[in-house]
Amino acid sequence: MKMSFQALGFLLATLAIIAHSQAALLQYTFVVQETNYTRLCTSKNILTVNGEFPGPTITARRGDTVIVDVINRGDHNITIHWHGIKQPRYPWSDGPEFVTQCPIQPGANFSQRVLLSDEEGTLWWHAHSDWSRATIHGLFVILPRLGTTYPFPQPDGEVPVVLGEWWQNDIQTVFEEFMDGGGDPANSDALTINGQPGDLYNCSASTTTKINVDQGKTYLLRMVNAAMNNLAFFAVANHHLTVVGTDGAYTKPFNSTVITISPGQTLDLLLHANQPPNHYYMAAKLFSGQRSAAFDNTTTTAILRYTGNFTPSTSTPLPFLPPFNDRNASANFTGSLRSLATAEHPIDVPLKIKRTLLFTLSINTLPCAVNATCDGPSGRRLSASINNITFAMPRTSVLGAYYRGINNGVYGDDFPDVPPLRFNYTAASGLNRSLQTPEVGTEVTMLKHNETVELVFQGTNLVAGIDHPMHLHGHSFYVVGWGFGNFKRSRDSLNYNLVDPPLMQTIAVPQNGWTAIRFKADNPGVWFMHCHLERHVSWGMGMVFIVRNGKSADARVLPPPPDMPPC
Ligand SMILES: *[C@@H]1O[C@H](CO)[C@@H](O)[C@H](O)[C@H]1NC(C)=O
Ligand SMILES: *[C@@H]1O[C@H](CO)[C@@H](O)[C@H](O)[C@H]1NC(C)=O
Ligand SMILES: *[C@@H]1O[C@H](CO)[C@@H](O)[C@H](O)[C@H]1NC(C)=O
Ligand SMILES: *[C@@H]1O[C@H](CO)[C@@H](O)[C@H](O)[C@H]1NC(C)=O
Ligand SMILES: *[C@@H]1O[C@H](CO)[C@@H](O)[C@H](O)[C@H]1NC(C)=O
Ligand SMILES: *[C@@H]1O[C@H](CO)[C@@H](O)[C@H](O)[C@H]1NC(C)=O
Ligand SMILES: *[C@@H]1O[C@H](CO)[C@@H](O)[C@H](O)[C@H]1NC(C)=O
Ligand SMILES: *[C@@H]1O[C@H](CO)[C@@H](O)[C@H](O)[C@H]1NC(C)=O
Ligand SMILES: *[C@@H]1O[C@H](CO)[C@@H](O)[C@H](O)[C@H]1NC(C)=O
Ligand SMILES: *[C@@H]1O[C@H](CO)[C@@H](O)[C@H](O)[C@H]1NC(C)=O
Ligand SMILES: *[C@@H]1O[C@H](CO)[C@@H](O)[C@H](O)[C@H]1NC(C)=O
Ligand SMILES: *[C@@H]1O[C@H](CO)[C@@H](O)[C@H](O)[C@H]1NC(C)=O
Ligand SMILES: [Cu+2]
Repeated sequence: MKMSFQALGFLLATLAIIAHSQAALLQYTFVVQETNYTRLCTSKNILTVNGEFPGPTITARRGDTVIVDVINRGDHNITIHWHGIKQPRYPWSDGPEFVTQCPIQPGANFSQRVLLSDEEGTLWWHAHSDWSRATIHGLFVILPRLGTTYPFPQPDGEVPVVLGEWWQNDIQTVFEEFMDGGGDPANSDALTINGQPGDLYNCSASTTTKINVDQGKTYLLRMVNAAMNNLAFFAVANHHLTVVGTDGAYTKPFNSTVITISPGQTLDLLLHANQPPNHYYMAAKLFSGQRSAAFDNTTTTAILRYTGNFTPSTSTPLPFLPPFNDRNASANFTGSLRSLATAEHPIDVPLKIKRTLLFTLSINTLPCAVNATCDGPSGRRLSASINNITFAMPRTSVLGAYYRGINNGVYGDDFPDVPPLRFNYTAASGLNRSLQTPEVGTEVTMLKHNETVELVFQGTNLVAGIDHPMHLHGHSFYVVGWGFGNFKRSRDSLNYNLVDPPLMQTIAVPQNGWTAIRFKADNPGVWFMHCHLERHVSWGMGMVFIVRNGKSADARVLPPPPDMPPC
């Protein structure tokens, strides 16, 4: 086997890290390919990894290193992101297209090194280029280190619950029509649990996902919302769920009959099979606080089947799910998350803040092309922004430009710390056209190494207020506060939870409300931050943090691998 010096140095560095701890080096191969799938009475080709939808589950232990050889045998550009995995000093494998890498082109391959550190619980991976993640995603399970256990009784079994959104039309076509038209995207035709819509949809009864449980046992549901464009409600008939983790960190256990989960978020849930033997539905539907916007209001189901000899009731019980616009139910669930915060799983909330940021999250409109009419409000094109800047995706990677010190106008470092204009962000009316038009640019925020940051997201009611699940790459953050209306520091910072705030990477900022997060910029590199609603990030609701190198050698970005995909 021939190997370049750079590659060899790389392998040795990895082996040195592995030898140091009891962590393992694991290897996976992901072949991206077109695969024929039949759903809702129709057959078509979809892009998959290894022919599977959802894709293969990666299972590792805390602190392991996973090498995934991604081979693109599909017919279009792709990148893969390891959602929630911080990749200490190694943004090269993070995945967001044109932020940390150029795409893996058809016929090409890229060996991605996934560096686990303090993540433990359920995370996931997904495509991070155009809308391919609709079918290119899967779970990333991180077990406790060998010799340690869960901070709750060992469950009798583990069950994946991957929520998805399915379009009958080709997803690439849906994406292109949406971008060309300038309006909202076509609604999905079904929601799915583990790839199956369930028996409330046509032609789907025989393939409904079935989960067998023994009475008296407890199961760990490893759940991700891989849907594209909305938060979701989820419940199991006649059973409550005990929340024990979110986003790869443990939480204080609490019981809830209904779960709210935003796209990008994961949950670890215990299901106690303590009901009379029967068949019970588990079900999910989308949550949308927006009154007018159309969305897929169908319900996906799976069936929880108790084992043993019994005759199931003639009608399978369906769980209660809140009305589609019940923002109280949504905020109540998310607001109930607390870090476990024990000696074994300590937390480290930044108390002294060096950098204070306030970012508005807005839906905007831009003029349509000359002589054309767009499908957005008043014939304009829908857009989205953070602090009034619509993120323009460069055609080469920001990380590459930064690392080589050859910017050439790829990005600017003028992202504003505060909104350029103060107005009544959540006003019910009067937010007129002159406020709605954003600037377009590729601006980053530079952070010093180990700078402690407080970032308040402020939702606005420009065009339409809606929840925004904000996702930060390369870091976890503590969610220290949230509320409806406009954030007011003198009042709201007094109510922060600095004792046991949840540690997350994706947090739904409530509709016409705000959310405050804190983190330490201890991971040098280039890190995307964006709304995880796919239509919003496509409209430009994203920005980039660049965390500078620290002084010591072990506080600098590691060198790139030899096989970085070129542009
Ligand atoms: C997929 O498979 C079905 C059934 O085998 C076949 O009828 C259909 O033509 C195939 N579709 C594509 C796009 O290859
Ligand atoms: C990956 O790409 C390299 C460079 O083009 C090529 O030499 C190698 O054969 C490819 N590997 C696979 C498994 O396709
Ligand atoms: C099922 O098929 C019927 C007849 O084609 C159609 O009217 C109905 O909307 C379909 N229902 C769902 C849930 O797709
Ligand atoms: C949560 O549910 C479990 C199992 O049903 C039960 O043992 C526990 O007491 C409940 N906890 C609370 C706080 O209600
Ligand atoms: C879903 O939306 C359609 C179209 O707006 C409406 O006709 C239908 O009643 C809604 N269904 C449910 C279950 O809310
Ligand atoms: C939501 O909560 C607010 C404040 O507690 C209350 O005024 C409002 O009626 C609630 N809305 C719904 C739909 O329950
Ligand atoms: C959620 O609702 C319950 C029951 O109404 C209430 O006791 C609790 O305080 C609420 N939690 C939050 C975070 O709003
Ligand atoms: C727009 O339409 C006007 C009037 O028909 C025409 O003069 C002009 O050339 C058009 N501009 C473009 C860019 O097509
Ligand atoms: C801002 O708008 C909200 C919602 O319409 C309104 O209740 C509030 O009074 C406004 N605040 C100011 C300072 O005008
Ligand atoms: C955004 O910037 C544009 C261009 O400078 C300006 O016209 C608009 O009022 C700004 N809107 C907000 C909400 O800051
Ligand atoms: C930066 O922060 C990390 C994590 O909190 C800590 O381990 C490290 O010692 C800090 N480095 C410096 C130079 O302060
Ligand atoms: C695929 O990526 C390459 C490199 O960035 C780019 O030149 C090409 O235009 C992309 N193809 C498509 C269809 O976007
Ligand atoms: Cu959003």
